[in-house]
Amino acid sequence: MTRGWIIVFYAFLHCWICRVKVGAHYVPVPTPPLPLSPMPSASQLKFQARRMSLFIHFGMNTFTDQEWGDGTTDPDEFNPVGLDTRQWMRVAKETGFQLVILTVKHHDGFCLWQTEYTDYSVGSSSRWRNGTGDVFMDFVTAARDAQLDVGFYLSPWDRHEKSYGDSVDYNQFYMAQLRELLTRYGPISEVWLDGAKGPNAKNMTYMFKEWEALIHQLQPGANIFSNSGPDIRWVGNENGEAGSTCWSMINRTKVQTQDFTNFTYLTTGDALGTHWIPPECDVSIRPGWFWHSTERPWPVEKLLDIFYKSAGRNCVLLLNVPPNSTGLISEADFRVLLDFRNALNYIFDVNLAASAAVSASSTRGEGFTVSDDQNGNPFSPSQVVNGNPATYWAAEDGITEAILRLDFQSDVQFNVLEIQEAIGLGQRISKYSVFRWDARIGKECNDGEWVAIHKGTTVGYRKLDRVNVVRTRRVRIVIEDARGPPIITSVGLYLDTQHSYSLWTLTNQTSRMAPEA
Ligand code: FUL
Repeated sequence: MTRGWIIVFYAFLHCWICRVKVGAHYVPVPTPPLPLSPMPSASQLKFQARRMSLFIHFGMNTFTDQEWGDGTTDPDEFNPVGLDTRQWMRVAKETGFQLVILTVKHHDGFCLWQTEYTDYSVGSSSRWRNGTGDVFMDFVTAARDAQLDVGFYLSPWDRHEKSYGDSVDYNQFYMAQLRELLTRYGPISEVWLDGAKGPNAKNMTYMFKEWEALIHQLQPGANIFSNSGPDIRWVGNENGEAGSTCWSMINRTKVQTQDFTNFTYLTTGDALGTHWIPPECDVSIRPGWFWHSTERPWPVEKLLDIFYKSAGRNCVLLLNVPPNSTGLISEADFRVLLDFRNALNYIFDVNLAASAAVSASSTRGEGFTVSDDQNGNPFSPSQVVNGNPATYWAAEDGITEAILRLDFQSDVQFNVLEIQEAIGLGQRISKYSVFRWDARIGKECNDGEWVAIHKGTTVGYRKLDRVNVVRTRRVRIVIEDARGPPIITSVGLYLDTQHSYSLWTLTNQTSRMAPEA
């Protein structure tokens, strides 16, 4: 070969490898669909992908058997002799959490860190580490070592602080505390601005706008939780229950931060909402938020039910597990959490839909021949069962009704349906039904009928629907209405045998539930 021919050969080879224009074989790859506003930020996507976070209520109330302290208890009462935040993180890690949020100040005003703005803090507890302890520092250090993200709850309502009620002085005090917490402890992932305020509390204006700006200025990666966001909204109840219709959007002007009247709006969100503010479901593993020697954690069945109604309805579950007065998460809570984690793994580890051949009534990019045929259309229906959250099936532009069909080689048996939208491009689906194929015995293979097994409304990040046990060879998801062309990243079918599982757990658990010392 002459030198010239070698150059030409390599140039063609290079073009072919790079999949750029090679004469007539060049065909453009279909572009991704347009997003539908409002869209989530990077930190909101991260928040949603964690699915569950751990809430830790710990403070003076842990020692006084109270839920709402009045801010007059002597700081010396705070004395967690065996405080071990590493044990908290071991529990969090082993039971599958990635973010832990600590109540650094509850309504009683007692601060768990070394603050310079009040003497009502761990710094004044002469019994605990001679006033040198810093629970938040221990918490953050242990979390970082365990590679867990951290957040804090700083109650705006403060029953100890004298300036509470004075809008200038108290806002200065509150923002000074925020500044300490946001600058001394490294990256903070979530700041929890609780909305509770007792009926007799002094009237005052919280400078929410300025608080938000300060938090985002000092910790750009932090999500701010409050009744109305700006990043995460309260779900409107403390039972761990989102609406079966649950939009990630609300219209912020319809919910004032201190407005407690429009609970349903927070629970369901708003299809026409102008702001992306997904809900978080805060709920406790025990009847109270704080530890009480007389209370026990809920059984695993209840936790699973909460999981389906929160994490299974486009929400993040924020599960509170309160450490005891020794400063440890109780054995009973750890056991239930372990059973809960095992049950979730048991149910969701095997996605039966993974073996399905998937087809759709409409597919973006159909008709395109992608330059490398082996990669196929990036928006093909099979993307919903490939286990990759970065890929999705998309319907064509202008389509708001579509069918996804799953065909199996042999019967599959399931009782949990899972659908996930690619929410990075906005939340879309507003009405859908799921059908199973009922084949008529002894007739042609195609003879049979579609039988509805579920009807739903919104989907969002992750929708889980529990149905009666189904045995079938075909499943059809009919999207009946959507705000724009449907985009689905994942479809799952699971068999939740937790009924027998939980009976097993209950029998084994009773022996472990000895009263706490
Ligand atoms: C409420 C508070 O009053 C409770 O004590 C608890 O902290 C809960 C998470 O928020 O508003």
